[in-house]
Amino acid sequence: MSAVDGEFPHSSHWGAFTAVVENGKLVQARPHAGDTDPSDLLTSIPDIVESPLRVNAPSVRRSWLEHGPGARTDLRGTEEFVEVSWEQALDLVAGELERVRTQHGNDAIFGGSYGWSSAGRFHHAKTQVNRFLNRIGGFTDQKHNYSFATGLAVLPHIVGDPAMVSGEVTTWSRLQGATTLWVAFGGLPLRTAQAEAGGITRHVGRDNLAEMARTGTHFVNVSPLRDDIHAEIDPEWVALRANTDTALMLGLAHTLERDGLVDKNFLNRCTHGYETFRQYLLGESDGRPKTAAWAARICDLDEEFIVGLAHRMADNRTFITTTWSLQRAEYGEQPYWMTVTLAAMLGQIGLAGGGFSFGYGNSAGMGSSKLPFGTPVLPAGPQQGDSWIPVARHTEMLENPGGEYEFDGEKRTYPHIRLIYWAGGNPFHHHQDLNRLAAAWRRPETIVVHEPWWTPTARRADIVLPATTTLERNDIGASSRDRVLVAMKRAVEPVGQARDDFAIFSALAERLGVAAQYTEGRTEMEWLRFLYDASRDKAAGFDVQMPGFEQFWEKGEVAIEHDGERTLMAEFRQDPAANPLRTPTGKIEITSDVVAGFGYDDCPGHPVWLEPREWAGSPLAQQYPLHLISNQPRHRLHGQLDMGRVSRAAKVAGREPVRLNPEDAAARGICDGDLVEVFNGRGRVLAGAVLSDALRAGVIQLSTGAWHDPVDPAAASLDRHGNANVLTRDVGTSRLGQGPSAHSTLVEVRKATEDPGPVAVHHPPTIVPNFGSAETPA
Ligand SMILES: Nc1nc2c(c(=O)[nH]1)N[C@H]1C(S)=C(S)[C@@H](COP(=O)(O)OP(=O)(O)OC[C@H]3O[C@@H](n4cnc5c(=O)[nH]c(N)nc54)[C@H](O)[C@@H]3O)O[C@H]1N2
Ligand SMILES: Nc1nc2c(c(=O)[nH]1)N[C@H]1C(S)=C(S)[C@@H](COP(=O)(O)OP(=O)(O)OC[C@H]3O[C@@H](n4cnc5c(=O)[nH]c(N)nc54)[C@H](O)[C@@H]3O)O[C@H]1N2
Ligand SMILES: [Mo]
Repeated sequence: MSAVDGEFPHSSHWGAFTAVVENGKLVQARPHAGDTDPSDLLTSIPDIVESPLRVNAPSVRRSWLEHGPGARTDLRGTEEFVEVSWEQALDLVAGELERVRTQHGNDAIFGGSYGWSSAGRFHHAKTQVNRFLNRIGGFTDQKHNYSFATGLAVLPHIVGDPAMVSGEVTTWSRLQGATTLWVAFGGLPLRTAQAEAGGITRHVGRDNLAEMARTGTHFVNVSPLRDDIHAEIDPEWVALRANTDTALMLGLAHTLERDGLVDKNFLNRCTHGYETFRQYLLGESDGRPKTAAWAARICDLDEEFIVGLAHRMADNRTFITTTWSLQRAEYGEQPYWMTVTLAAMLGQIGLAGGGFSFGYGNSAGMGSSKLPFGTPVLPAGPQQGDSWIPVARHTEMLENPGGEYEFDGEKRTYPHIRLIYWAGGNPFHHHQDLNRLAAAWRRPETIVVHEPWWTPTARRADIVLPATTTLERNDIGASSRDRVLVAMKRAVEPVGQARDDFAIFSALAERLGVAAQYTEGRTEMEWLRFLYDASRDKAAGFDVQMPGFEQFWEKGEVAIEHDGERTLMAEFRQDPAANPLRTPTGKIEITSDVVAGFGYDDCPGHPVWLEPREWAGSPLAQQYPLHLISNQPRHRLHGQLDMGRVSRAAKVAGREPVRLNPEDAAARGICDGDLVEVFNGRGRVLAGAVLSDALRAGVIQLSTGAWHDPVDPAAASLDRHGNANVLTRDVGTSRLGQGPSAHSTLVEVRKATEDPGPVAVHHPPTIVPNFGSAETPA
């Protein structure tokens, strides 16, 4: 079926939209009619569908093509690509998978393929590659995610449920009219609330916050960045030093203890191990009371302010939220554990408007109730074998095959990886310390990447297979926190020779003898119907009626009628014995005997203040005095859309903008708009200076996602574009969580002394076209 001009319902991680097609081209992505606060990121979509950066045809790095696996891996990222036919490319990939799994075993294939992929739930590339690799006997997977790996690891010990980091929060409706004080560690950024994995038809964050402000909620933004809460709701700004939130929470807790403001009844009924923690808090176990004065010195705040805030929190119906970003720092377990502890001491957990939640503001749907049944999703499993690493231990695994490490009470061993397979993620966006990753990426014999675009990761592959974008195929957009399923209809023809990931894996499965297992005999549309029907059946179990697939597809969307209000832990609070948490004691574990039993000094048995190795108070700050906040970009999603108009318009001096406080800038002779170099012992990047008093002095902000653009990809060289992950440190949060810890990074800034010319990564790499292989796409 060929696409025709017209308007097509569609969706993206930035929101649902109507694809307007004229003369076979996407000309507009018009926001969903029901969205009162759509994201302007939608305007970047037409720029990227047909773009010179699209991968045109299957492409193989020259040395790999001529000499096979392992040839000149040092040339990855610099050598030219040769276009080949689909037949040849598929034969090469199938042959290589077969070679590696028979000679080295399936564990030698690294196929976790972490990444957000696209919104459609069937063509979701990460799920497709995992599903395919499970059909050929398995692969080495990645456990947890970059977003909140540490929360997923530590929360089961504290509250018995990893889901509390993302899905299970108190809903807006239970805060409205109840919360009088909202203390938000890391803020409530509308910047990050633009995105929702799987798409969203209504961005409700701004309206809900406005309504709460109007009806008497006072907001406190605890963050080095003033604009982590938008000015319209008149937040109070607590500009603490980065990475010191646990110390502040301890200072607040100490004040509650000292001034008799602790809810002892709640602690007795609902928690375990407060006394051990209390001895630490009061300094009885380590000789160091965590007083407000102690905290004030660490956080660079006033002692009186901390005392006053503690009293306000006790006097009000107080809701405490902590962003996902806070656990993306060294010892990121601690602010999470301490959030729960502080809320427990206040005794308002389980009451409307009180207690704690994680992730508010961090994606569009947080605070909207989760559907009790699953929205359509492609099953990746059943999982074959048990080879995996904690998600962000990727470089370490490649550097250290057979090496031992610890994780959440287990001793584990890194597998020996021969082949990396990535579809739907961008490790040269998401991973820390990219120069170290680049060196480690020379080790595997073969790297296969499916991508629509020549991303920094695609450029470092041996075999690149061109994937379609969502606009070129049919799918279903869905998020369990939205109330509308969207029929994402194919709007344009595949660009170049691009094929859907499903089509690519079907062809590989055919070659490897597992076609029936992989496709289960279904075509694209048969899969959509199958996944929709499965969700519809589950919905019926909750008395929610959804129309049949035909009606859904014809209409372009289906609204799901379901109201679910929730106050986190309300049932538990009411009757902890009848509704125990899934912790060993059934209660909130302020001290965990299990965690204490692991014997980790980097994550002991109760929350503690541990100094990160990189923060304003560490010795390294003499050399690199600025704390780098590499937060999520306002103008794109990770590396996606960097070449779209919104991201391009935000560049300064042709580079990614870096914000710094005017005081820090003046001390370095830096003016607004200057080309600057941000550097530390791990790397150097160019960026465009933006002076702003919205940052506390001593902190700089360089958001993630500028496509990595090293002057010499073969060496640890200057990045022309401003990719923050050239600078970030790659170390696990602790032996417990082993999560990424990007937010604990020190840097220095100076005016740039060299300018190696404009950013090159927004142009395709060198490609030798294959004029003989002009085939029509499948
Ligand atoms: N310093 C620092 N680093 C961070 C973070 C931080 O806060 N600071 N945050 C981390 C977090 S929370 C996350 S989630 C990660 C995000 O990291 P990623 O999820 O890896 O980033 P994306 O850019 O979304 O990568 C998705 C890739 O999939 C490709 N893609 C899209 N559609 C398709 C398709 O249909 N088929 C195929 N084959 N490919 C497709 C896109 O082009 C894109 O390159 O970054 C992490 N990195
Ligand atoms: N536009 C856009 N939206 C996105 C994304 C995107 O790439 N673009 N990514 C999505 C993804 S995958 C995720 S996981 C979420 C992430 O959501 P978050 O993890 O919350 O996002 P970040 O932007 O990393 O961090 C939020 C804020 O935390 C503050 N912060 C950092 N360190 C500290 C600290 O030590 N103390 C305090 N108090 N504050 C600190 C920073 O000032 C930062 O602006 O966002 C999602 N939303
Ligand atoms: Mo994330």
